[in-house]
Amino acid sequence: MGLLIQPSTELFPVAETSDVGAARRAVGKLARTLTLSDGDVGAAELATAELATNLEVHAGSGHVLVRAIPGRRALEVIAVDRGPGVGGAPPGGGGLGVGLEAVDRMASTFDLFSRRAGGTVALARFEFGEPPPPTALEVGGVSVPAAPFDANGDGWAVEYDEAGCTVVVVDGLGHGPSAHEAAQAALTALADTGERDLRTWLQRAHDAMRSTRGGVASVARVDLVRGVVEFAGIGNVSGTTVASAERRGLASRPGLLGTEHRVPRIEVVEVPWKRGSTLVLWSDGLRSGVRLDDPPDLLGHDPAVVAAALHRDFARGNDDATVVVVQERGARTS
Ligand SMILES: [Mn+2]
Repeated sequence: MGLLIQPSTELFPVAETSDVGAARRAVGKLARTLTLSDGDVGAAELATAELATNLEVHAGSGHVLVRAIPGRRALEVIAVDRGPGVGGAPPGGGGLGVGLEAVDRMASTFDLFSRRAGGTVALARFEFGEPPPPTALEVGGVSVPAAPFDANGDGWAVEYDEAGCTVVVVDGLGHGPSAHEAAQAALTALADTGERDLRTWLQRAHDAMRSTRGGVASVARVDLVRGVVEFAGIGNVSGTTVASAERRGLASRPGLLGTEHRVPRIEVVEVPWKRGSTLVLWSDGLRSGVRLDDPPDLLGHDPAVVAAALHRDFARGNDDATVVVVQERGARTS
């Protein structure tokens, strides 16, 4: 599939009934670019309206995250709130309420993470047509530009290979259109290289960003065959693995890409990857102190749900914010 450069996540705040329409219309517009079926478009719109209405009615307010998933005809809608939480019954268990049960039926994937007093994250993923064969690793992410910009100064991408995948997160200096240009220059330069050496990834990003204002980046490769995660970073895109409640920070080198003639010194670190491990990368649009063990059952959820919850709980709100989560399919642990 090559490098899959991920689109920016659209965030729609929902505080009153009239906000529901904006999220529904955005999903309808996106769905129409992915499928010709009026029925599929209608289902995605209806599910979005239901999720957004739920935010307003049950939580008072929240936001809806929307993105297309590259490499397949699919989109994701995630409703996020800090409300009182939903019943606690599993989907189909009768305690969800009619609205969420309908969303569960309409979506290809539905996942709900809800805590009493801690808020709710509800994911509905829609596949239009036959999805590609499942990859051994599941990757979810949220990347939201700082208001008031539409252009996202952060960017991220995934490349799957026969042994796992490589994930890169780039943060262009500052925010707005020039930061966006820097981040996209780096990602575009990484497309179709087939490269496995993480030093080369960062070297290419550096070279590509020299004609821009520059930025920072981290890249991580999960290799299921060797049972390791390799990581290399320049600047403050953070990385961590969690396995059986054991957390290991992945060390970046200080510096900037694209601003000096020479690339800063790159070091590749390697930590073990076990079945049930989680890898998380995040940009400095999240404040320090990101916690992955609280709530304790968060990591048992879809990677997109994990990313949306971490974004909700840790985004500073004044910078582009990106969280990417990698887990092994069928091996999620709580
Ligand atoms: Mn930043």
